[in-house]
Amino acid sequence: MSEVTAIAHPNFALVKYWGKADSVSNKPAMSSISLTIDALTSTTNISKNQGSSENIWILNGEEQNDLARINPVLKYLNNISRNNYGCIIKSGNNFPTSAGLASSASGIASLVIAYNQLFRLDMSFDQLVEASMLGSGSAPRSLLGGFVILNVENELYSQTILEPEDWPLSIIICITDDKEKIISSREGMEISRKTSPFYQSWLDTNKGDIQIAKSAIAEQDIKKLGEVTEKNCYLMHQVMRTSSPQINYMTERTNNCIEEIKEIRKDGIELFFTVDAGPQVKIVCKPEDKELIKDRLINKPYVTKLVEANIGNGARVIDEG
Ligand code: 2P0
Repeated sequence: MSEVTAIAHPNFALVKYWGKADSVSNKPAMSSISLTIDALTSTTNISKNQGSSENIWILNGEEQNDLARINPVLKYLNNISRNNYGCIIKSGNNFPTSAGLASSASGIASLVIAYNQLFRLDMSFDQLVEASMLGSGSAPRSLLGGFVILNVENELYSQTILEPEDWPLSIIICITDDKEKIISSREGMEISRKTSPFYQSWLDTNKGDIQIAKSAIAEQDIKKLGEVTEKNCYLMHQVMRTSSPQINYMTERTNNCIEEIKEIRKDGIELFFTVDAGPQVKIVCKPEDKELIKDRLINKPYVTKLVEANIGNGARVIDEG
């Protein structure tokens, strides 16, 4: 086999990770629960760089000079494959990169799955989790579909807690600004861990939020899941804002969008939102309410684009030859 192509979808956390336990393994300091998003896709094609030890990474058509994000992943994988040569990695996203849409999670997950197949490694799922975590702390969640937990308490594992078809909610992503973020999540998390006075309480609330979210998902209770998701999101952004230097991913456009979502909720529609390390607002709602919600947001000056999605599947190989 000379090349393999794999895809993975980004994921959005409902209970979020912001802060690392260990910067070598890149292990998150807290557990998280996410949704895999089917309409957004990262595609990675990988082949061997015959006769050369150099790794080449082309992202969205541009050769990257800095391979720091993928080097630890390749090192881990090369140790298993005993490959001494380099790889040619071509990755692309069908959505804005580094704009708070979790492109690193899906990019890394698709890379690990493609490599595993190219070298026929038959890696265990735990190894796939470890390898992808080295590239992005949220990448192990993109290995799987549906509602996914990445557990770090006592034992490290990534697991689907509910399949996409078991609770087919709709997702609407409000793009308010698709420019690349100024502070990467990686830098931002370290700043927050070291400086935010709220970091400890953020850590302390994680176990409780995970339990509430798990039970809301098991009961398919959108109100309960929405309450814990929004509370968790606000606390993460408070940790960011109280960091030194201050980190502010939410803009006025983000806040305007949230205000309108709250108005829609006041009108009796069940929906909730979350915001990650970027200004976009992600809405989760029932499929039957999707059109009405889109109509309320489509012409707003603070919304550049709406992207509709469903809950997606895990990372997978799509082509080999
Ligand atoms: C999350 N985020 O749980 C949180 C919420 C962003 C805000 O995980 O340093 O790209 O590569 O592990 O995984 C984004 O961080 O960071 C992230 P690294 P990653 O989804």
